[in-house]
Amino acid sequence: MPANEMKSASRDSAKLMNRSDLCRRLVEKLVHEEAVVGGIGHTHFDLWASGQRPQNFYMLGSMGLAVPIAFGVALAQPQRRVFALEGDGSLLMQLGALGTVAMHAPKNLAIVVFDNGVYQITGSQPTLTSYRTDLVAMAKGAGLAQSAWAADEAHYDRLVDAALKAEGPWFIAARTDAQPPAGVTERDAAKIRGRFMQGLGVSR
Ligand SMILES: Cc1ncc(C[n+]2csc(CCOP(=O)(O)OP(=O)(O)O)c2C)c(N)n1
Repeated sequence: MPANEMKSASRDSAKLMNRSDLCRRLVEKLVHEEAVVGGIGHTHFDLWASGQRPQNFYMLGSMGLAVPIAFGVALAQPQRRVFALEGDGSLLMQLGALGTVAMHAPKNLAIVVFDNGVYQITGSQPTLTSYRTDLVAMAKGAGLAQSAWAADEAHYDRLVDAALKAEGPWFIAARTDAQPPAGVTERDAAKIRGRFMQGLGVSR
């Protein structure tokens, strides 16, 4: 993609956007049965609310597993584009995954982090990104060269378009506001797993 589109905003200059809106924008672009893994926290709520595609997986219980799960899907199905949507708190709990993704460098994987600076779902306790921690700098340090802060919605759209077309791995970070999610995921883990496996065409 043109270098100016990949150019990252700084965390401080990045516009505060809305996670529900950003989820919807991403899901609306999906026309090739791309897999999307929503992390624990409000991320999977907004993924659910943006349309219950069978290729969506909603992580109900474990922090930081959106990236490892999406990474596994990307390795198992290299023809399919895969997105991991994760919150900052959860990503911080499983940072080593970024280095693992960089090492294997799956071309079909994109990580999108919604950084609201808090563990919103458990009461908005501040995460490290409320202080000095910059997740794009961390991703670059882990070896993910194609990492950027989305400056605003238009830039976010271009970054997602790039992740749908060009070779990854990608790391797209967006600063998000304190609005509640647009819905609540049905809490039936077996159903979620079964539907996802069907969506990926791997059900027995
Ligand atoms: C190991 C572990 N510690 C704590 C929790 C409780 N917990 C669930 S979600 C969450 C916060 C998630 O924060 P973030 O990923 O930033 O998402 P947000 O809620 O801000 O959307 C916490 C602390 C947990 N599920 N697992």
